[in-house]
Amino acid sequence: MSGTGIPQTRDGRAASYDVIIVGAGFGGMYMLHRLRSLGLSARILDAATGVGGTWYWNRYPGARCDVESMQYSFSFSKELQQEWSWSERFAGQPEILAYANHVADRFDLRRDIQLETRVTAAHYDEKARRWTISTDRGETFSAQFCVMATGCLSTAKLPEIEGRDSYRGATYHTGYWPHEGVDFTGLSVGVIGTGSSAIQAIPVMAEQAAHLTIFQRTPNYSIPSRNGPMTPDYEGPWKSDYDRRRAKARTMRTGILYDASDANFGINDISAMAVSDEERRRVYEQRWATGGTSFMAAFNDLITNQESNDTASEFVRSKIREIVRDPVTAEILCPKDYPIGTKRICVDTDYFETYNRPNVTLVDLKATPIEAITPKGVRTSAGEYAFDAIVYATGFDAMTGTLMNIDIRGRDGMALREKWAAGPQTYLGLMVAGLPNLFMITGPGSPSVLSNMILSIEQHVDWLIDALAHMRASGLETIEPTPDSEVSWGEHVNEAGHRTLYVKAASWYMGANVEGKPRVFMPYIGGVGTYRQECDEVAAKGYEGFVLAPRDAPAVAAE
Ligand code: N01
Repeated sequence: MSGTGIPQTRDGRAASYDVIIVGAGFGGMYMLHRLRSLGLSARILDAATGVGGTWYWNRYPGARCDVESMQYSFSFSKELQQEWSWSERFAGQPEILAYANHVADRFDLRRDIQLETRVTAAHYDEKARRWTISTDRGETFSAQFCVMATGCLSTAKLPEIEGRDSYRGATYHTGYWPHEGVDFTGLSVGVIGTGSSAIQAIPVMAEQAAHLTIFQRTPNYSIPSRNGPMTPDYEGPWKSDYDRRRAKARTMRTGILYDASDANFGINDISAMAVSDEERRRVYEQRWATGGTSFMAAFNDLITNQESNDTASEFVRSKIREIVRDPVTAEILCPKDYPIGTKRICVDTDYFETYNRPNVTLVDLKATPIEAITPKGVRTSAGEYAFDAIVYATGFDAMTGTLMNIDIRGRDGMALREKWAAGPQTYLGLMVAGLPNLFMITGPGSPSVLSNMILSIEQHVDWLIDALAHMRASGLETIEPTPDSEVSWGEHVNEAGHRTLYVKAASWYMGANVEGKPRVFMPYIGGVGTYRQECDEVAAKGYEGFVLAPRDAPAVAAE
């Protein structure tokens, strides 16, 4: 530390940039690309040894995206979207990571990406109106702007179970998987957790392991993906109509076209209660056969009307009972105490079928809770299970965890950790009052995890780039939301959440999977299209709700 309290680099100087970006996933890389077009100097810092963010870390067997690959991809470059070919309807992790690397090379991003560098702190220097960013390598960076492209599911969460460290076998977390892969052949393996990651990993691991024991606390609703190879018949119409389809997707609630050839893009704009039982069943059967998350668009009120939701929940339970041969196991796998879709809907390949295998055992933790991890394995109230390896598929400290792990301090030394102690507060999910010139990509309070993430990343980055261009053209040096705009946005996000059934589930959207985390519905459910309009209106009104300060002048509120 220097006499000024600012940490120094090894050679004593803070490396200076216009913008420091934290995170080399899709958000950070696109931000860097766009910043170059503004002529701003920027550097990405990332803890990983490669680019790709969530797709760099989540290498567990079966990892795959549940947004179709033709849509889970960048739209900003026509050449990129025409020239890149996806091999499957839903791309697997290795292919998405290859795409991320292709983007890094194609747009010559690597020269401004510094890997194996974890950002530990970001402090705002009010006098200099700059951020000082510190890393675990002892380096210090100084930047006018700081962009947190840190991802929403980037802090893996291990469960707080007694004796966890006493286990003598190998342990893995799905969100932090070894790069060389893991060979489970001949091994007895325990899996803790049955969320999206586990549901993808379990069928693949069951084919390899001698025996797989799954510890389930809460069952999940899962829809078959019906994944398959990309065909020219599918890819062709997408590529020849990409601009129109991408433009339409930007107006949709989730930023996804469920059926691009349908006049209503796969949204059945009618209540589940407005049709006969037979018609409802026909619609659900058809969605089940098509596969994927479009199941939740089978009717327009599945997420707002309990009665409608009950019909969809019951349909999925009926499918589980059809697929799983042992009725006791089937019943344990049937979710019953929360509405379908209010925990993130899962998409699988042969998940429920896997429980028909002789080498797979399901343990119901509701009936026999885990008491401890032991040196040999897992002890529940019913006895001890010995394993060669334990896989924790226990999720993430979502949306806020990564930001709270960085010591972020703004005006008057205000610590983000303290400000967010009762839940995240943001304006538009983009900025926080008291943290001038610090931006979040897909932060809490924006549609984010409820949407096609790449589309939402592009929207945030494009909006920010326009804001920065406006500031440069107008001689403005800082931007920061007013406390009032933050409060009213927070109320808006909260009201929108409470108009839905989402708040009925103990989900990671609500912070419920992390002990002591405040129960707040963190993403904005107003819809991607509505949200985009709201952001655009704010910009059109001279960045309403933000304070924009000119160089060498006291801060002034925007009209
Ligand atoms: O994590 P999760 P995930 N004892 O939090 C259980 C995205 N994603 O990594 O529900 C026993 O959903 C926990 O039980 P419960 C997607 O957004 C996308 O699977 O808290 N069990 C739960 O079953 C997804 O939603 C894709 O009762 C414990 C599981 O661990 C998000 O990432 C693929 C426990 C955690 O499930 C997170 O998914 C993968 C304990 N102490 C992920 N603690 C696709 O695109 C936790 N659990 C397809």
